[in-house]
Amino acid sequence: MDLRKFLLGIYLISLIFMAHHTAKAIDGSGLWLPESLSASKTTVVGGDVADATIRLCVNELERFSNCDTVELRIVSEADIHLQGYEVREISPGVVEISASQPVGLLYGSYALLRAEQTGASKDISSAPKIDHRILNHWDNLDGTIERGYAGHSLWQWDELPSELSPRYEQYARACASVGINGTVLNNVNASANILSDDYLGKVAALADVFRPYGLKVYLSVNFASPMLLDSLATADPLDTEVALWWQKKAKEIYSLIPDFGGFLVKANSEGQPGPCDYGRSHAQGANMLARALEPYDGIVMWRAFVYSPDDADRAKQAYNEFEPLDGQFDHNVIIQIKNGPIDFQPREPFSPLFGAMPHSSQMVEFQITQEYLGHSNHLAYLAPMWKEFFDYVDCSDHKAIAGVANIGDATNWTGHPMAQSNWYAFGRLAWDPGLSERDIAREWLLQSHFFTSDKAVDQVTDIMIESRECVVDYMMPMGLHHIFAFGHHYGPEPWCDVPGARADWLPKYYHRADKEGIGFDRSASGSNAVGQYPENFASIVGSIDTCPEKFLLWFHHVPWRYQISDGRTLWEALCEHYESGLKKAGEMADLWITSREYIDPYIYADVADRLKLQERDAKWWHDACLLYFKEFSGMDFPESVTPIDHTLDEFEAVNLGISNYEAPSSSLLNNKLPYNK
Ligand code: GCV
Repeated sequence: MDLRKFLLGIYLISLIFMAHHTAKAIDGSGLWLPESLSASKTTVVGGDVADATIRLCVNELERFSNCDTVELRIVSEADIHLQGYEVREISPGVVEISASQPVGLLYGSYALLRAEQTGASKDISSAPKIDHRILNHWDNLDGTIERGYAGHSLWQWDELPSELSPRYEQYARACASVGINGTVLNNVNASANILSDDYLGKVAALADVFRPYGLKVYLSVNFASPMLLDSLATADPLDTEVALWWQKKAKEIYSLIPDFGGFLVKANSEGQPGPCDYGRSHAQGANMLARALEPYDGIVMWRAFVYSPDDADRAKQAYNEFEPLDGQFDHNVIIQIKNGPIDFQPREPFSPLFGAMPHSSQMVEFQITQEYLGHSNHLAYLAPMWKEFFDYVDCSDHKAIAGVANIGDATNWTGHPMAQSNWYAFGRLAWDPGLSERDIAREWLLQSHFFTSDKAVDQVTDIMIESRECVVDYMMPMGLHHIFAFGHHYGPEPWCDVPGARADWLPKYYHRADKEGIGFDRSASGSNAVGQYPENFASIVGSIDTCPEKFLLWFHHVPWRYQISDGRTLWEALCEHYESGLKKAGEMADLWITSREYIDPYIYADVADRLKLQERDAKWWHDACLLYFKEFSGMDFPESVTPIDHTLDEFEAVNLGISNYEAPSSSLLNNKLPYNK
């Protein structure tokens, strides 16, 4: 046989082999949802067996529960909170789930399945601490996703409403399994077209799929929609025609979607239109919309992510604009505030707006998609970050909570397989902010189909718990923030200068490194952003001597030779944090390798590759930032710092971003940097 034919034969056989194995491999599409079939019996007591949600409970339990019998019982509202449930093992193999609403039974059913899969007790009584637990999709109508790193949008707008992808139901099921009960389908940088008749028909079709899962649909709206869709001369919220337009639109929406949740609005922020264009306040704008939705019990989530180009410290601007409006918002308006005062950085102190508007409803917006935490290439389990927020901010009187989704049409939904845990964790913490990040990680690991033995759990839990602090350390330790490359927010660019760009879009505005020191002085003698915080927090972070190390450079401009509490200079401490981030990134990759035998091979290889990339990026951050800041400190690196074999010029020549990220031919990436493995 000639050699070419022989080689072609081998090639074809290996393709068939690979195809066979790929088909069998765990591809992440099943998320954490139960898959192994069993056959339990379900009886429904005091509920309508024909109810679509109860039918779902029966279906889930009969397919996946390993109890002999599950009884579903509807009880009075006086006994169990609307969305809550009680699960009781009344005799061996027989479990009763009680709730006052079908959706409570559904949450109880998922709680039982979770308990079965994780080996937890089957006696559970639970009710959500926050009523509206909402994903925000920044999905555009053309299928792209702003800050999305898991492919394109799940919503196939071209196919809707006639074709319904099976993924819609799987999405709703995943959301319901962790208690998420709302979804904003489109980007806050909203196209007015979402409110056109055509799109509302598509939205209604999605709402129909989601309804049995207790998942309500909300929409982001463009404040200028009356002008953009129907050529009104103005979008002034005090104009009668404008208010009427919104009232009619609300009526139309509710005729199609009777349980529609409401609107999310980004107004007068980053170029979006809003009431301030007409000299009106955020409250006047929000209330006009709220009154249109009021007859149907709809809500308006009005974002406080604003920073007008004035000369105030950007970290102060949302507070400056919103706090004076306290008490002016209607009862069905909720102010949606990002967890930190700037913009989803790897670490921020909480936004001072929380608690500063006692007569207004507030909700927190977290970011699940990793815009500033290595996109879907870096492993960063975010529950520790959200828990840190809850440690400072009491959300017990919050009616809602939002998370910017990390979901796309990727087979595994989230790009990085481990990032599924962040979707899961958001839902679990939204249900109960008191849950521990470690318990949630373990729960997810035990339910995920990635691991072939529970033995992986301890090791991988440790990786997850460490991962966020690791990212903080190699990117922006000690309170540094926003020193990302312009635009894509992936790699480091503390030196970045873009002619014509707003100062507060550039890293130098934030790190303020000079010969004396580094950091943003927000103390009383600086921008006095500390003055916006409650006294018990301000008095601690306001002094350089008592400010926790993790917030030091957020609140203070600190001299390079300043001795922090343990006797090290600031420069030494900064170097050690970068070093520690780099080391931890390496340790995560090593720990993953040692768990190999307990991980599905396909997922193992995928995550191992990403961890290698993360380690490379961590070295990049470490080297670039340390070389850059050394120019200002004028001090040598401590001995513990891993040698850097490149010059600052070399780093400055490459913008570590998406475009050059996967380019194997880049000589700097592949040949010159020693840490490309
Ligand atoms: C949706 C940041 C992001 C933008 C985002 C904006 C917001 O600026 O970079 O992509 O826009 O926040 O939250 O509105």
